Amino acid sequence: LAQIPPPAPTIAVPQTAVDFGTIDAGQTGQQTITITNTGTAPLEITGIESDVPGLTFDTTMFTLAPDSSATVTIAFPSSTAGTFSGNITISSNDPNSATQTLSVSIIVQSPSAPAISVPQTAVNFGTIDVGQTREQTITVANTGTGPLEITGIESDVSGLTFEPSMFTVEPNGSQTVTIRFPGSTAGTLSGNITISSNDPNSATQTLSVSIIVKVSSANPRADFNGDKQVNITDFLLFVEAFGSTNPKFDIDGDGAVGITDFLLFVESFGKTVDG
Ligand SMILES: [Ca+2]
Ligand SMILES: [Ca+2]
Repeated sequence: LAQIPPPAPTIAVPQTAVDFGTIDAGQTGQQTITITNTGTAPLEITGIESDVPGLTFDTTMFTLAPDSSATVTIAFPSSTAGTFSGNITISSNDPNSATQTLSVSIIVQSPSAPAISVPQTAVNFGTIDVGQTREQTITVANTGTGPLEITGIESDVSGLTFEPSMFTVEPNGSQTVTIRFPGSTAGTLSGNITISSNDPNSATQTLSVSIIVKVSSANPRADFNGDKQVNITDFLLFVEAFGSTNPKFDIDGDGAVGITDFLLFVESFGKTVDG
């Protein structure tokens, strides 16, 4: 005589693991599990819990009629980076399987962020002559894990130009910036160069900058009468000596007073001999 079994609930959870994969620190990871009652009597879910601290379930106690299912949402609000693993235990009135265990794993990584690195803290142009353009370079590196956006490079020293001044540096990459200064007027200039970026910890980097621009001095050899000025008086003396071999007027020392000496003389014309 076949015996009719008494009605009983049967829990069915298709998965054996809940894998959150990798989430950024500060974000909340979310996964779902579906629980089905494949039995013939109401299935009472009496508890869902985990040994992974912080894991939450949107519902932990409910009843499922035969042939019905419910989805449970599991959330993990991460705060610090790390690897988290453990189990989720579902308790029920299933007479054959009172607890169901699923493994759970979560990797929380630090959110990607750029990190600006500029090795030098100062840019020194040294001394340049009026009218002379001098270039210096700086290297901007990204030691972070996200793209570094340089949003501007500027200085309170007027005349400085930066090429390029807006660019992106990929992680582990670097960019050389050429700083150009046209020495238009004499003087001592100092100030700062400010580099703006999306580095969350160091949005601006400041470098000091200094430049001395001086009036260029005359070649002492072009000051034929020794009065520290290279002017018309020297020119008239030079004209007299032109074509001779007078060593006093042979500025380039090639043995003759010629056109090359004249060109050297012109370079110093109007200038003062240093000292
Ligand atoms: Ca002179
Ligand atoms: Ca000569």
